[in-house]
This record gives sequence, C-alpha cells and structure tokens, in this order.
Amino acid sequence: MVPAEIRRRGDRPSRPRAHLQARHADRARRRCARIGGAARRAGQHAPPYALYRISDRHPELARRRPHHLRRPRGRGGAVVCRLSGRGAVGRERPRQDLVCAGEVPPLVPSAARRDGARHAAGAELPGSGLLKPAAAAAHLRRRAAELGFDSCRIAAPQSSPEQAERLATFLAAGRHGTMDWLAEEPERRADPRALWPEVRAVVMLGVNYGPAADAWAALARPECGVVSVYARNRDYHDVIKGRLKMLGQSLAARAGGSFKVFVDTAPVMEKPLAARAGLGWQGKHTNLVSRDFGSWLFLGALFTTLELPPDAPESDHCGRCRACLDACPTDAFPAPYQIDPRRCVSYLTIEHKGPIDRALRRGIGNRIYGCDDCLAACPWNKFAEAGRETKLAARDDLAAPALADLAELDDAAFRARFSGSPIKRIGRDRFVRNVLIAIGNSGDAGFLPILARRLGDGSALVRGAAVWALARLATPDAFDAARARHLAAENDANVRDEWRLGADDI
Ligand code: B12
Ligand code: SF4
Ligand code: SF4
Repeated sequence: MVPAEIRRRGDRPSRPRAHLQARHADRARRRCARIGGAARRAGQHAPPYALYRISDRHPELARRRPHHLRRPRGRGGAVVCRLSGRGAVGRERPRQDLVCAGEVPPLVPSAARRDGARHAAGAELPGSGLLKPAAAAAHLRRRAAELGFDSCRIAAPQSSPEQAERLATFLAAGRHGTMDWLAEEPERRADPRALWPEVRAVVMLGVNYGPAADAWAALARPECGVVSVYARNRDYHDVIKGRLKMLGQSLAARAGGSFKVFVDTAPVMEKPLAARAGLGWQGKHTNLVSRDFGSWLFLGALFTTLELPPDAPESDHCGRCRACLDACPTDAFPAPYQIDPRRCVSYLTIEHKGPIDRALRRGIGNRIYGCDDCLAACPWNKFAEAGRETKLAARDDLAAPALADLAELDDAAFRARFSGSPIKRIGRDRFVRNVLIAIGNSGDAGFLPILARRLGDGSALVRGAAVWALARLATPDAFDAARARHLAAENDANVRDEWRLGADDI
C-alpha cells in the first residue's frame, strides 16, 4: 500500500486516525506531491504520513517479478504496491520521484542497486531473502550514514506513563498557547503504539546543523535582523523527509516490513524518543543534547513493523549547568526541563499568528524568526562541528539581513525572497510584524520614514506593530501627531489599542 503523500500540520485528515501535524506548517500553502509519477494538481495535498507497506506478510512476493513489470502502466494516482526483495530494490529508484521531486539527493540509485545485489550478506539472509534483525539494523545504520544522517539509533516503541503525565501537565497549564494541534490526541502523542499499533521499532535519526561561523554576530547589530540558524536556508522538513523515505524504502527492500516516516508531521514526541534511542538526552532547555553534536541536531523518526534490536538510552549530562536557562531573553523556562512556549521567542515569532504580547516585545530584540539563545549557550556545543548538509548551510543574505529592506517587502517580494525557506510559511504579514518589533527595539530614529509607510499598511497586524515601534522611536509629540492623523480612521480593535496605549507600558 503506497499512499505516497505527506500531509502538513493543519491539513485535514484524509481518513480516520490520520490526524497529523507538523510544527511549521501553513495550511494555506500546500505543496504538490507526486504519485505514480504524475504531478499532483494545485489544491491536492499529501496524506498524513508516508506509509510504505512492504509484503511482510507475503514474503513469497519477493520471488515474483518486479512490481512495475506486473502492473499495467499509466494508471497514475494512488496504487496498491507490494514490494519485497529484489522487486522492491528495483522500485527504489523510481519511487524517489514520488514526493518532493527535485529535493531528493542523487546518491541513492547505485547504493540501492547494491542493496539488492546480495553481495555480502549471504549468511544473514533467511529463506525469504530478507535480513534478520541484527543485520537489518546494521544495514539501516550504514544506509542512514550514506543518506547524510549523522546519527541513527533504535528505540522500542513502548509507552511511557511518565511522558504521558508530563505532556498532560504541560497541556493542562495551557503552555501550548495557540498551537491547538499540540493538544489534540495526547494519548497518541505520548505512545507510538497508540499512533500506529503495528509499530515494533522506532528508528530515530539526527542531522547535524551546527553553524559554520558565529551565527549571532547580528544580535549586536540593531539595524539587522537575526534569523535562527535552522531557518537560514532550505526547509529542514523537506530535506529530511525525503531522506527518511529513502531510508525506509531501503530497509523495507532488504528486511521487509512496513514503515512510516515523521519529521514534525505527526503527533510524535521526537525528543523523548530520541533520548530513549540514545541519540542524546533532553537538556534543561528541553531539546535533545548530543555528546557529539551539542544542541544542533534535527530529529526525524522512522517507525517500522520490523522487530529491530533497541539501543541503550543516553543519560542526562547537564549536571549543575544552567547556562541555557540563564540565556533566555524572555524567561521562558518556568523550571529546568520545562518550557512555556507562550514566552518563547521561537513561538512568538513563528507560531503565534496575532499581535505579540506587549510585555514580551522588548525581549525579542532583533530576532525576527526563531531564537537560538538557549541552544547556543550549551557547553556541549564545543564538541560540535559545522553541519555537512549544504541545503541547510546559511544563505549569505540571511546572515544579517537589513531590517530596512525587510520592512518594505510586499507579498510578492516576500514570496520571491523566501521561496524554499521555512520563513515563507509564516507569510509576509507575520514576518513584517516581527521586523517592525525589531525596528522598535533598535533605538534608531532613522527608521521613522519606514514606520510612517507601515502605519498605512493593508494588514492590521503590521499596522499594530508599526504603531508600537513608532511609540518606541518617535518623540511623544511626533507620536501624538501621528495618532491624531490615524486613529479616527482605524477600524481594527487591536490597532486602536496600540494607538491608545502608545508608550504607556513600554
Ligand atoms: C512544539 C514544538 C516547539 C514549540 C515548543 C517547544 C518545546 N520545547 O516543546 C516551540 C515553537 C517553542 C519550539 C521552539 C523550538 N524548536 Co521545536 N518543536 C516542537 C515540536 C513540533 C513538538 C515538541 C513537543 O512535543 N512539545 C511538547 C512538550 C510537552 O514537550 P517537551 O518540550 O518535550 O516537554 C517535555 C519536558 O518538559 C519534559 N519534562 C518535564 N520535566 C522533566 C524533567 C526531566 C528530567 C526531563 C528529562 C524532561 C522533563 O516533559 C515534557 C513532556 O514530555 C517538535 C517536533 C516533535 N514532533 O517532537 C519540534 C522540535 C522540538 N523543535 C526543534 C527546534 C530545533 C526548535 C527551536 C530550536 C527552533 C528555533 N531555533 O527557533 C526552538 C527551541 C526552543 C526550545 N528551547 O525548545 C527540534 C529540536 C531538536 C532537538 N535537538 O531537540 C524539534 C525536535 C524538531 C525536529 N524535528 O528537529 N518548538
Ligand atoms: S529559543 Fe530563545 S526564547 Fe525560546 S526558550 Fe530558548 S532562549 Fe528562550
Ligand atoms: S546549557 Fe547546560 S543545562 Fe542547558 S542543556 Fe546544555 S548542558 Fe544542559
């Protein structure tokens, strides 16, 4: 069964029990996927997760002719597809094109063909031609490294009452804020088997995205914006997702079973699972810290119906350190190992759609998309090297972008500038809101002409942020004069409030 679609958070489930979510999704901007070689049309979208069911129940299929030779061509659309052994290997290359065409690294085909050559694993192959668990795990690690994953370990998919309880406490305190998707189906989020009863092993993958240079030099330059390290080039979801699928296909081809892949695409708690698999431990900043890569590791998950031998979990190496807690500019850690996202700059600048709480705007400084302060403070980063994935390496124009340019972006210019970037997903208005807050924090009255233009912006979100920035940069008289010109014509309640409050609480 190969519904080779990926659904982003917020998209509606295409079938029951398929309520999935991705952190950085935007339901308005679905990507086209490809199925059966036919590009999907605009408006079509991918299903909740990739599911590839290999003929684990029918190993004899391994000895049949390759699937693409058995099936009449040209049907397109979703197909039923059972793959195993050499047949599956033969299919591996064409199916790289099914999703995210153009984003799949080109190194697979030859390796995939070698996978099927049965060149070295004779002793490990049972009668079905499929690898046994230990050999399958070895194959998995080798293939993961070839595909560019820096870490690959396996966890058993057992439930964790402790996780469920912590998640419940988090949700009960309302810490998810406006991320409603985080509160949906907590029982499935806390237990991989509730999400997919057939899962027998959870493979956790890490991709190092350590910055090559001092990534925060722009924090000291108030005329520039700071984009968090993860968002300075291509969207990691897209980069990792394609590789996870290739890895799953390769595993299924050699060892059978079905698989699903996740990178922020489902109610999966990736950090605790990665800690259980031994990729690292959940640090006091709540993210996974690795001995090898510090805090700079993206996570992805591959669930499989194969029984694979689990790795040992990693233990906590935070000790008495609290560098991350002290580094937070908005005091988002109510306690070690706990975050209140509603105070986190990452949540405020990326996830939160409306006006940002006035009390937190100053702490945002010139961070215009996400925040890395707690990650950057971690002493374990000293063992980290720069990430090797070029698609994630910083774009020059995002190292220290000029706020003056960004504040003038209209929708078309925004889309053009951030095509392929995760930043595109928050849309022009939310982005310019962030830029205006950074301008308000700059202390630079040179921005006043730009603010004057944004006071008449078509977006109330942008106008409100411009009013706040004006209150911070203009003299009281100049602010009063602008208020006299604009307030009477303003029909948005939030913007009117900004005009009324002026510099009162800032
Ligand atoms: C929602 C979300 C956010 C939210 C909430 C953050 C959070 N910490 O939960 C916001 C928008 C703030 C956010 C920000 C960021 N995110 Co985020 N985010 C997610 C997402 C989609 C879900 C996380 C989740 O389930 N949160 C819910 C809460 C309940 O989970 P929790 O933090 O693990 O909370 C637990 C702890 O508090 C723990 N706990 C409580 N007491 C104790 C005591 C001890 C001893 C221990 C060990 C644990 C513990 O129990 C809680 C429940 O399990 C994941 C992807 C995924 N599906 O997992 C990415 C993910 C966590 N994000 C990621 C990244 C990179 C970021 C940012 C760095 C991006 C940026 N530069 O702006 C920041 C970092 C901010 C931070 N300090 O966490 C990466 C982290 C990679 C890693 N190495 O861990 C992930 C895994 C995405 C990915 N696939 O790589 N994110
Ligand atoms: S990402 Fe920034 S704002 Fe969020 S918890 Fe870490 S340091 Fe605080
Ligand atoms: S900065 Fe210190 S406390 Fe925070 S995660 Fe790193 S080691 Fe742990």
